[in-house]
Amino acid sequence: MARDWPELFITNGFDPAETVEQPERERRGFFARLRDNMVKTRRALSAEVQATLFEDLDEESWERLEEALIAADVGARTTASVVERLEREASEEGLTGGEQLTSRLVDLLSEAAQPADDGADRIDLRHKPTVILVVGVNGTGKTTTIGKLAWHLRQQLGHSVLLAAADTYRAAAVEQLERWAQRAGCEIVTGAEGQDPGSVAFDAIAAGVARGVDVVIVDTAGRLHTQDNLMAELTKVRRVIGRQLEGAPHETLLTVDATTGQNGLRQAQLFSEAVDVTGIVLTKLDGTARGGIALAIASDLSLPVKLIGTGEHLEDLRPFDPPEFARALLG
Ligand SMILES: Nc1nc2c(ncn2[C@@H]2O[C@H](COP(=O)(O)OP(=O)(O)OP(=O)(O)O)[C@@H](O)[C@H]2O)c(=O)[nH]1
Ligand SMILES: [Mg+2]
Repeated sequence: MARDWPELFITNGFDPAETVEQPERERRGFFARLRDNMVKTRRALSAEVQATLFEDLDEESWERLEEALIAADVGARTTASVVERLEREASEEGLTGGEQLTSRLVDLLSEAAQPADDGADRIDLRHKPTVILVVGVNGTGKTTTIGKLAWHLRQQLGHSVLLAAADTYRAAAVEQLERWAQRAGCEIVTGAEGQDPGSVAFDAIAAGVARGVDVVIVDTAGRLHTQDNLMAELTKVRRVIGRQLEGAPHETLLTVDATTGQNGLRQAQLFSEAVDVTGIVLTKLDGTARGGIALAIASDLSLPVKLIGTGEHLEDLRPFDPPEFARALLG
């Protein structure tokens, strides 16, 4: 399970978990920031948890708790099974007291969000270069996530990164990625406006191989999962990447805007059919009171949530850690 950057990445040669041990102080700082950024969901949820688990429990309390979790977008199925279990444990095992019940609720929610296969939520960086393709609906945070990820790869692992500006629809998209390349301190390969996006990705990977970089991250234009022609174009970009480097892309990340709620599940389905998505990046969790969507997506999809975006700054990207996340929401 990915808890922190060193645990998210699988690397060759050295074990970053040993070399870049994160100080406890820093870890607590990140958690505090996550909590702060998730304030909207936490406020909405904690009022209801206070009003239910900390009062005399009756049928109505459990219903009210269910409603609160569903309102936070935790999802009907996950909510039903988690609340049912909590209720059972409360009566059978004599679990009492608001604090004890809340702590158990945190455990149950984070359990529901664990990936089915151990380690399925990690990112393998053992290929040289590792090619990461980033796809998603317009404005969901692809370019921003790429900038943050590139920065963390350099910062945490000292990896060299090259960005491919394969969103060639708008000149502004290339400029935006150029700014991120500068902030993250990495290289970038761009094409001309309107150039075939596959050819830009193709050239960037060739440059990545020639220059011996560790990771190539390919930005793509946003598109609706329902636009068949644009989804077909994405399939082609992916194919071209594989032609340039066998086995690539090694990772295909789909950005999902947390504020779009349950529609994200549908996006994940259709993008997966087009490009074989390997992980979800859930963005803009800071802007919603329905941050429970992370738990719903993690438990309802067979795809792991690998990263979460909780703001617009470089640091506001984190490996998704269900226990930490559930605690940030409720603890
Ligand atoms: N609050 C918040 N804003 C975010 C987050 N991630 C991205 N954004 C903002 O969302 C907006 C769109 O982000 P982009 O990275 O440009 O999204 P995109 O998917 O590349 O967009 P297109 O290329 O147009 O499809 C920008 O204003 C970002 O600053 C996040 O985690 N939290
Ligand atoms: Mg973009």
